Amino acid sequence: MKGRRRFLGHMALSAGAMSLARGVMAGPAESAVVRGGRVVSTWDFGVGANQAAWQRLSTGASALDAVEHGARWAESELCNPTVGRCGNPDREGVLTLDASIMDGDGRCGAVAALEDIDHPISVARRVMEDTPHVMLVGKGAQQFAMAQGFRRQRLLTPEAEQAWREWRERAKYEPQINVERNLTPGNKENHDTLGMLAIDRDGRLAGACTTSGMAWKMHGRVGDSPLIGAGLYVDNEVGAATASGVGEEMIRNAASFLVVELMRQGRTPMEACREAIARVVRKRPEASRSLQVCFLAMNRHGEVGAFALHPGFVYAVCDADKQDTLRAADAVYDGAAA
Ligand code: SD4
Repeated sequence: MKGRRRFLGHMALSAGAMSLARGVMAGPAESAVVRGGRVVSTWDFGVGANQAAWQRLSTGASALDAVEHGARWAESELCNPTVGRCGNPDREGVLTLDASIMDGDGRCGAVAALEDIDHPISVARRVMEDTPHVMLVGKGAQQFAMAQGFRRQRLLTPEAEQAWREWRERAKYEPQINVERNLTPGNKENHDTLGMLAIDRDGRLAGACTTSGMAWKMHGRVGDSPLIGAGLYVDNEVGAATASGVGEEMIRNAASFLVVELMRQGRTPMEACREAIARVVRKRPEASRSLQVCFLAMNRHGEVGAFALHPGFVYAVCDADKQDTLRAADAVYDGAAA
């Protein structure tokens, strides 16, 4: 059938037993307002980031404090080639970091193409709280960070530099991200933004998104993660959404905003993410065959849903009941454009 999409899989996995297994999509999202709060994050390392956030959330901190804390964990403790200080550089060998943070009351801040500062999420929060602006980029963002007391330091790790040198040998620019068939040892790490959404015990929402962006990107390229509405959007009246995958597709569709607006129209988080994926495919069916796009959403009741264009996307959920739940949310597109 023309335009038909086959959506597969939604299952809970324990962190230890994580695999890319898929099953039949679960029915309605969990019901009931979460008591004591909940935090959700993209990818398997979301488990660790959630636990860091949960330390705050469980002691009564705001959702905003919790997501900043969780994102800081990913930026410094994780040492992942796509987030924070261990990130892979761009094609010129320069590591640039992007981050955004948003409170459910509409306040937000972001930094893009930030160099040599190891906590972009906290700089983004300072932009939100200490400037009349929403976003600072490049040198200006770095100057602002230093004026705020952040230390300038060389972040590029020897491993990331070596990976860049090897990439340069091949000099093949293929921004394919985490599509299952591409998960070979050579390219499996070219993905993995941390997108985190939280609801606190008072029902306030917040979100954070932090990344080194696509490995080997053009110097100056900015993805969706620091763009409010593309990589992250939060509204206390409705819910929150974040994204991972090829940022250009999220930007084209104002995708996180779209997911929140679909929830405002009555969709569940899962339905909203699924519809946003369908929108991405409809816009660029050819590109959609090889690029990964993943959405994670939580509504104001703490119900969670996620969808990805291709298999491979996992996300982590943490609340008072369980701190290490990992779930797969897969969608497979198998038809022409609608
Ligand atoms: C970007 N969305 O810079 C990020 C990269 C990413 O999983 O999420 N990778 O386009």
